[in-house]
Amino acid sequence: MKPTVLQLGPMLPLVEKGLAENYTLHHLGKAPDKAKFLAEVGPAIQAVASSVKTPVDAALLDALPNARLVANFGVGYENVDVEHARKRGIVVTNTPDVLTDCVADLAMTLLVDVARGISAGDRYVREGRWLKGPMPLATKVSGKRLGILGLGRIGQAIADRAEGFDMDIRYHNRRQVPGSPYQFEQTLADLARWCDFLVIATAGGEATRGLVNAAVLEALGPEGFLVNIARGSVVDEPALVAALVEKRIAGAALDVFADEPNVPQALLALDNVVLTPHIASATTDTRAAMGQLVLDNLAAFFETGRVLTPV
Ligand code: 8YV
Repeated sequence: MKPTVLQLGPMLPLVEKGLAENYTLHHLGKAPDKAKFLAEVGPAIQAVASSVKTPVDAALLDALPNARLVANFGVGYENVDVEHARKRGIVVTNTPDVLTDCVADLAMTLLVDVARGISAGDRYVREGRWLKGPMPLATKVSGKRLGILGLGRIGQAIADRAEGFDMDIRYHNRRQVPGSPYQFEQTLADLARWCDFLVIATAGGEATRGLVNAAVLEALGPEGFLVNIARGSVVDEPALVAALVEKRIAGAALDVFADEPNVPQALLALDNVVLTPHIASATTDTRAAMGQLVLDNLAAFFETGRVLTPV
């Protein structure tokens, strides 16, 4: 007998194929009456396949009395009520490591872009402005100071890349990272004051909500740039918009926003802001590896009772 899995929303074709082949699959997303659907199939569900975009709250978990695993697509898992899952004896998995390179690649690319005006330069050429005169000078990257908020796997991979740019690196984290060669700053404001570029690489969720606030932006100052490839929730977005509009920081490169896909209107007109649509892990290679890891966690769980990447 195939185990029974609940799929919450649309997933990569690779994942949907693997789920359909190996499990008795139910789609919550396709059910017109979700409460009725859960009342009917809920007790049969043994595992859930979810993604960062689909909430897995206490009410949903309680509608699945026999579920033992939530396999989440994404390194982030703030969509899952992990505490409630733990209380219920439900294991939660995410997709770490396989996306680290791509996310760090984008962080560094965004940093260079906002400092050197790559996207702005592209607009400059396309709009024929070059014909009227050269573009204003930009900011050098190599040898500058990089502050990393969150020295986890992704933060470390960003540091590895920044080493190639001869950057001076420090970080702030919930706790000091044992054995790290980089100087730990006790407060985020201290890090922001010290650095030229502040890169956010910390997890989302309530613990980090609004960490980059008006005071931190003030500390970053008119020569400092902010790069965010983590979660929009980590930044006080109205404070960031005000700091950018009033030129109290030099610029920002943002892959994530408070209310995706809505981007604050005021940012669209600013040339010192680079905006990308949450694409840090969005390569064919990495998304396939993330999808495979969701399938592998499910398979390992049903075959051995153990998972590969518990949160
Ligand atoms: C994806 C992400 O955009 O892994 C994460 O936490 O935010 C991204 O990799 C997301 O998982 C897609 O649903």
